[in-house]
Amino acid sequence: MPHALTLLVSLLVAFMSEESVLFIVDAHHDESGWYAEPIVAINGGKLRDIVNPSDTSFAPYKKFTAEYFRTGRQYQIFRNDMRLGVMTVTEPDSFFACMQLVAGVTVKLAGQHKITSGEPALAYADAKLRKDFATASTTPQDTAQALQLAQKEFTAKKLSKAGLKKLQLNRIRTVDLDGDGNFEQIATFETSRSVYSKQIKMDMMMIYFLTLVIDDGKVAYSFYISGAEEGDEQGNFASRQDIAGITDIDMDGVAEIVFRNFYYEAWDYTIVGRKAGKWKQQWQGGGGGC
Ligand SMILES: [Ca+2]
Ligand SMILES: [Ca+2]
Repeated sequence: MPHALTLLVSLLVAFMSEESVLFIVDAHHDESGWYAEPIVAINGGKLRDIVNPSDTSFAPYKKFTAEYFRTGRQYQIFRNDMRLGVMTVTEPDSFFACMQLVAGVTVKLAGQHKITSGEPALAYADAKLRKDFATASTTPQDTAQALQLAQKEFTAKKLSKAGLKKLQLNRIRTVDLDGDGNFEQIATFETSRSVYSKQIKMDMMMIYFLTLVIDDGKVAYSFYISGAEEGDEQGNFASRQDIAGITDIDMDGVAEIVFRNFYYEAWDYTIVGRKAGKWKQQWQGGGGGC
């Protein structure tokens, strides 16, 4: 092999095999500061858990902290793959009360950018250049269309009229996910209704939750879940999903959507992406719990 080609191949191999980590950077609920939590490890576009769930020792946590949560280590922060600023690790292993891998960080943001509780950002443990994804304000027409699609989905799930009436839009984002100049919407909805449980002889509040990715006025992806707010007889709690961020993890030019799922005293993440023209779940894991 000619020398230049050998070099190119070895550079490509190094680039492809370089492991990275995707973090969420969020503000504490009381807005007292920020923390970073690893979501997923990325290697050659493949996603894997930061810590093997079957490993119950502290060793993988310690190893991770020693490398990625070293005091003073800095990471670029992004939203929609646009650079917002820099975070610096200040409290390397601030385990909260729960089993969770987090670090306290300070955040330095450019311009008018903000990271507030519920409006997190993402960071990577690599310096690869990702292309910004265009965003737009959501118009009243977009919102009306999203609500209409959600009502259709909930009707298909045979939700009662009372539940449908209380349907509310939690969050909506308008982003050009595939960079084709047309905007897509990511929207989350929920509704509830009281259901009588024969087993506990009481009314239970049932939560119905829906996430939609809307492309060209059609539902390209949907996630639906229902469950009792206080847990039903089987102990199933309703989970809620929120948009953690939008980023092109595998750098194929189409953004993946990172969702954060909240359960009863636990949480994890779902990554949804478009593969072979179809939006579907690519990965689920990470997070923590008590
Ligand atoms: Ca688009
Ligand atoms: Ca992608």
